[in-house]
Amino acid sequence: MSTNLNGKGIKNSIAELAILGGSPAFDKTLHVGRPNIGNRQRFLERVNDMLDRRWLTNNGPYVQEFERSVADLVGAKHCIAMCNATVALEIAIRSLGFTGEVIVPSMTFVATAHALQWQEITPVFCDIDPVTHNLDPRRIEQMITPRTTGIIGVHLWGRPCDLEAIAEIAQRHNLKVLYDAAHAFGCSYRGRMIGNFGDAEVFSFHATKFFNTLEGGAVVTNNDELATKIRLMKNFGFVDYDEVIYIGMNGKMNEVSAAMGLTSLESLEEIVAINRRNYRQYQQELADIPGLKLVTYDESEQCNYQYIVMEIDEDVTGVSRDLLNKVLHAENVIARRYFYPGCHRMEPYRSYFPHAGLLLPETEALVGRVMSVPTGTAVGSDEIGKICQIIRTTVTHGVELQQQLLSQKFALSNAPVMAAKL
Ligand code: T4K
Repeated sequence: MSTNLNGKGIKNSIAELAILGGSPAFDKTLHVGRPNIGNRQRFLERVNDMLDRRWLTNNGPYVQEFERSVADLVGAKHCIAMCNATVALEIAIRSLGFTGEVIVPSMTFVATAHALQWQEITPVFCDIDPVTHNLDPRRIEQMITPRTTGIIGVHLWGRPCDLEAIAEIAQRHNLKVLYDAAHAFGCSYRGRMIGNFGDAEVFSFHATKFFNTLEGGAVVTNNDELATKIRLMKNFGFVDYDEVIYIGMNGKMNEVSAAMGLTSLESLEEIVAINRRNYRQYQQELADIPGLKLVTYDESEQCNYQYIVMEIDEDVTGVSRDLLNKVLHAENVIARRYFYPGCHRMEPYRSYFPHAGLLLPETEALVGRVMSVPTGTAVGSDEIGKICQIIRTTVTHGVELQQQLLSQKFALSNAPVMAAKL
């Protein structure tokens, strides 16, 4: 199916593509992760109140209200708001007593691995299930050694990990479980909200997330003791004005971020509805393109539809993910290769474990075929229609496009020779 599109930016033939010299489909750049912004007036009122109160950070009234609202929404006992999810992961990791080795996917944003390595804990990269893109429970057990103390699962794209299987493995091996739920705020698993699984879960509220506090994150847990420890650790370990009982750091969320969070919460349903509408449009418009598959969401669960991720099978389309990515960039659509090339191929992990890829065949294949495209409140249906049309034109004329690009390259590389001959 394709929308009836008219006007500038419609690319029905490859000759019109910007990569071959046509003018870009969009004058303004479209991004993945363009922030959703709630009621501006409400936000500014809150910021004004904050200035009047002269309470800017350190467990201020907005942070407290925000923590209560998030805990209520998720249905968990404790929410500890933080300055970002990376610090929240670091604090959660330390509070859980992880040491030695911890099992994580490599198919994630590098912050998941860094939060461990920053504390001299070895991230042991485990392969993923090619269907769910999440940790493959069948592979986890093979990675456990006497030094393993925990598992960090990542609910990639907001799609929950195999929670039962991971809980069962962890219990059998006496391991703690932390979930990097950076993508999964507002998502559920079998009717229960993410935030209630493992020993603790970490959300990201970064500007690029569908729900943002500018920068921000939170640890959510149902464990009272752990919550108390995390709360102290994010404030240097202070229990009283002059008494410190843990090593701690500054992980506090400030009042402007909490004001943004409270304001974003008021628009949450609206944002999700727009994301869902965008997802359905992409799904319909790309449905019949062989070799191109959209990552799907279980619509019977609560879902934030934050990422529109496609998998490109080059053997079928004749066009690689990287070429499609370049085509889109030339049109001013900044598609992203999240999470290429995988943490194990980034430093310092690439140097530490040069052969890690041998145990990660599914991750290695997946990072070569996934691509995220723009969604959220900043993209309209007409724009999505044009993006889909560019993708359709590129994929259906893939071979011809490759040939033309090759001949352009050949002409360019021979230009000095030709000029000399003349
Ligand atoms: N775990 C996972 C699984 C994660 O995905 C992340 C973060 C974390 C942990 C850590 O969470 P935080 O510590 O950040 O809370 C972006 C985000 O910075 C990062 O938060 C996010 N994941 C990751 C998936 O995406 P980059 O390096 O791609 O960011 P950047 O600067 O290229 O921005 C992405 C796009 O968004 C750009 O095309 C421009 C657009 N953008 C960005 C910002 C900040 C805007 O239009 N406006 C903006 O204000 O990492």
